Order: sequence, then C-alpha cells, then structure tokens
Amino acid sequence: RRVLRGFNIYEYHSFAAIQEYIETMASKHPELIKLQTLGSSYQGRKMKLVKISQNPHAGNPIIFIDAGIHAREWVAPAMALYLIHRLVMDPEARKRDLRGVDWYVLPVVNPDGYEFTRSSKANRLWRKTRSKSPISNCYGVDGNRNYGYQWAVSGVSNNPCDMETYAGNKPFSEPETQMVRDVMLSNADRIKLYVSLHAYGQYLVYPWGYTAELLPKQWRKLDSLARKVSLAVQNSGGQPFKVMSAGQWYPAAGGSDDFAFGAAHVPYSYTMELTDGYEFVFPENRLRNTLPQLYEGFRAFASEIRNE
Ligand code: ING
Ligand code: ZN
Repeated sequence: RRVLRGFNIYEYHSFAAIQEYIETMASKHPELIKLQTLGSSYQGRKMKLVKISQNPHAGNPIIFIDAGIHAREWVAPAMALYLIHRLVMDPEARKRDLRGVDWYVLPVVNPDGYEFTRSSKANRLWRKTRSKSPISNCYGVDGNRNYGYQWAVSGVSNNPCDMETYAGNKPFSEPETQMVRDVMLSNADRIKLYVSLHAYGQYLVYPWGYTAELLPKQWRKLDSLARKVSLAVQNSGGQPFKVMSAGQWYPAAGGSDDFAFGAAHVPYSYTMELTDGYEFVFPENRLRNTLPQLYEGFRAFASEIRNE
C-alpha cells in the first residue's frame, strides 16, 4: 500500500526519506501530529520527535517509543514508522488506539550510524554511534550502554575500539542519548510506558538490565503486561515474545530501559527485540507480513496502559 507520494511503508528508507515522510505527515495532519525538534546528532542530523495525540491538552498518559539506537537493526525504525502510519492513516486504529493515550515516537535515535550502515563502502553490521573517540582513533559508542543509570557496572567494554559494547567515556557522552534522556525527564510525570525497539530474537524484556536480580515488587506487573502483548502478537499470526528481565537474558548496564524505569520513574519500561530467524538483516520483503502482526502488540500495550 503506497502512501504519500510513493512512500512505501513496507520498505527500508534513508534517514532523509524518513524525515521527509514525517514532515509530510505532520503538515497533512496538523490536528493529530506535532513535531518537536530535539537537537542534532553528532554529524548534524536533525532529530524530530513525533507526537501523536487527539487532544494534546488532556494530559493523557504518554507511550514513548524509540527505535534505531543500534544502526544495523533496520527493522526497528521500520516498525516505528509503521506505528505512525497506522495511528494516523487507519481510521479504526486512530479511533481505538489514540483514545486516552498520546504516542511519542522517535524513529531513528542513531541516524549517523543508520546512514553508515546504508552506505555501500561502509559496514552493514555497524552498531554504535559515529562520534570520534578523543582518546583513540576509533569511532562510536554503544548508545544502549551510555545511559546514566548504574552506568558501566556490567556487560560493557571500556575500549573505544570495541565494535559492540563500548559504554563511552562517561554517561550520556553522546548527543543522541542526551536527547532521549531529555524527552524522558521532561515528560516524566506523564510517560507510563517506554518501549525501545531493537532487533533481533523476538524478546520482550524489562528492567533491570544491569543485574540479573528481579525487581522485588514490580517485576510481576511488567512480566504480565509483556505476556499480554506477546499473546496479542501471537493471535495475529506473529511469533510470541520470550518474556523475562533483560538481566536474566544477559546483564548489561547503561541501557535506556533501565534509565527510563530507574531515573525517570516510567512504570512500564521495555526493550523489544523484533523478529527471529534472520538476525540483523531482516528481509525487506517480509515487512509487509510482519509489521502488521507486531502492531497488534502495540495495540495491546495501549489498551492496558489506558486502563491503568
Ligand atoms: N540487544 C540489547 C543490547 O543492547 C539489552 C539487549 C537490552 C541489553 C536492555 C541491556 C539492556 O545489547 C540488542 N540486540 O541490541
Ligand atoms: Zn539493539
């Protein structure tokens, strides 16, 4: 299904095309979409938060979704964009899923890395940001080890040349993670649910990530909401999620979900690892089947958050 001048929502797009899609959607639906410019990435790409609401003055609970903190996980930005598409273009979804909740979506947290994985001369499997290390000749920080809650206590590398889990030289060293932090902190009283979209493995995990210890009181609520979401995806023909705490899967500190829960006090905070069976390079021709199945999970999230 083609929307907005030939933009196919079931394809992977450049960051520039994603920005143009968002701008066009916002200008065609000003009653529903407000864009907030958060700042610029390390290389100067403008980051825009997409705020979707039927009544921005109602003070509704906010569902905050981000995607693409890891450059190679292209299915995550594709899902974030599909969310925007459905919430705005599908009259059923608009009526049902925007009732009593506002959606804030940041589709590409790491645009510099994303563009790096798209350029033919570079590395399709790059994960990190693209900032130059001040203490070596290497590039990039793992954005999902850079958040300032229990920073670097487990599951990180201190080596700027590590390709996977370099935590940065301090918490929030990266402009990209600073921007997400500021969205969380400036809306902390209203954000009821935070979901960070990643790939791969079809996991839906909740804090803590920095330790394998379970949250004493809250883990059951986080677990049971995740299982409802998993069931909704399964009922629409998708794969169920493996549900657990992130640290039980593998402990790693400095993740965005730990910061949302621990520092911004977001009561429901998750990392969602989309798709299973294709690792990081999820085939473009499977998006048409997979994104609508996953959407049913977000619909389930919304109906539970609304009734909280
Ligand atoms: N996985 C996540 C990562 O950042 C994760 C898993 C989630 C770790 C939350 C810690 C906290 O390593 C991928 N695929 O990026
Ligand atoms: Zn990831």
